[in-house]
Amino acid sequence: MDKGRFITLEGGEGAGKSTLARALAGRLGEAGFATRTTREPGGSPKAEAIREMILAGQAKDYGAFAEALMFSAARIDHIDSLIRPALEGGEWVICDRFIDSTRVYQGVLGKIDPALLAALESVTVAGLMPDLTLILDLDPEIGLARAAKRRRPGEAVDRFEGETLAFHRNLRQAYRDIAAREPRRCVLLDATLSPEALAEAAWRAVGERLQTRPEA
Ligand code: Z5A
Repeated sequence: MDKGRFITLEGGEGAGKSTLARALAGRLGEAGFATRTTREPGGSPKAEAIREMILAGQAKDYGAFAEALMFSAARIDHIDSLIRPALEGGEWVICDRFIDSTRVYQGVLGKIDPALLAALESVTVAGLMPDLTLILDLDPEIGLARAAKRRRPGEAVDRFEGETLAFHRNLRQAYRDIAAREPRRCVLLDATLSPEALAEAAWRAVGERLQTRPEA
């Protein structure tokens, strides 16, 4: 059986990653590909337990490197129990956030030494890199407004939503820098597009970068 493909979605808060993940999975399914959507932090029961701790802010006081270690612990379990077996079984895996989130949130914004973070990434993913990363580029004021609109009355903001606008602006720039540095893996998409137009742009990128049609 052919190995599957690994697609990751990245971007700031409220950029539309989860919405796009569902749409892309639908398009791939219609094209006949077995597809699985998942997310980080989380995606497996043990990683979901770590997600709850991180998003509740329980690791914040220990600093950015401790948070990076927790995201990495969750990622190792997610890769071992879900991502790698699915890819080896021929599925296409669409993951809402992956290594670039650690690079941006903990690395750039948390000011972790890049060499240290690269070493941590290398032992965490053990050779598994995304075949394609779609980075949803959006003015953070729009993304945060979308996230606020979605919040239920009385619901608290999470560990990262509560950061300043300057933090979210730096985050957008850090993602753009990754897209510029790694053009073979990454495609920057305009996330101001409607959900339908964004899904169409993403589908085009997937078709151009990965084999979505049987060889002639
Ligand atoms: N984090 C980290 O620090 N380090 C790591 O290594 C990892 C993660 C893996 C996870 O939060 C947090 O963990 C994240 C980074 C950090 N923090 N932040 N911020 P999460 O999973 O709870 O949140 P998120 O990843 O940011 O996702 P989100 O807020 O759910 O946003 P989204 O998935 O990008 O958007 P959405 O749910 O698809 O859409 C949001 C709203 O906008 C919704 O009402 C939609 O109907 C609407 N929407 C969606 N698309 C559109 C378009 N195209 N136009 C207009 N409106 C739209």
